[in-house]
Amino acid sequence: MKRGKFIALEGGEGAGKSTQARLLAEALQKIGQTCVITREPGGTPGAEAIRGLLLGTEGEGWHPRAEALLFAAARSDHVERLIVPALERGEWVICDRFVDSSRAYQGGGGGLSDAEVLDLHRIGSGGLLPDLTLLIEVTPAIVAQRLALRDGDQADRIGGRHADYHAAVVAAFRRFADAEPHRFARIDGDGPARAVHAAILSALGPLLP
Ligand code: Z5A
Repeated sequence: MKRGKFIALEGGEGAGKSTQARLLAEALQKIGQTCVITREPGGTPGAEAIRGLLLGTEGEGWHPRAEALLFAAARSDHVERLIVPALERGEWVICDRFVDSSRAYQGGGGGLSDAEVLDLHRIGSGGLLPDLTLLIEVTPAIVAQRLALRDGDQADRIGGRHADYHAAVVAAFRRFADAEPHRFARIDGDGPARAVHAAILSALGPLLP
């Protein structure tokens, strides 16, 4: 059985990852590919429970190292129970965020070193990396408009952090993509959803059957 392809979508909050994950899954299904859409933190019952601990706004929140460990624990369960089995069945896995989010948020924004985040990933998830990571980049003013329309003034624990934190996250993603151009495709996310989808299909070209 040919192993499936593992695609991650990354970017700041409101970049359009979930919208693009759905459009990509529809496009793959139309050409006869079986695919699983999933998300992080989450994707399995255990990881969804950890998501509630991480993003809920009750209580004082987590120390940065505890937060990084919780993301790595959720990912470990997700990789072991959902992602690897689906890839081994030959399916596509489309994942809304993966380890580069931990590198950008707990590393770039949260103060852990990149090596520490990658160590946690090696221990928890065998260092698994996507076949391609689509980094969706959107101008901050456009993101702010989209989030205001969608969420009003509601934010989760991480989304509600200061603008400087989110700017550091976006800068970290850009650095990762520049450092590993073979692993990332940078996608301009400013335009209409269908135009962004077309750019994603073109970036995926070499992986498509
Ligand atoms: N986090 C972390 O710190 N460390 C980690 O390791 C991981 C995650 C894995 C998860 O939040 C939080 O956890 C996240 C990072 C942190 N916090 N922050 N910031 P989440 O899963 O609840 O949310 P998110 O991942 O940040 O995504 P999101 O806010 O749901 O946005 P999105 O999926 O990128 O965008 P969307 O839902 O597709 O689109 C947002 C809105 O814009 C929506 O109303 C769409 O209809 C609209 N939209 C989308 N595309 C377009 C275009 N092209 N034009 C116009 N309007 C559009």
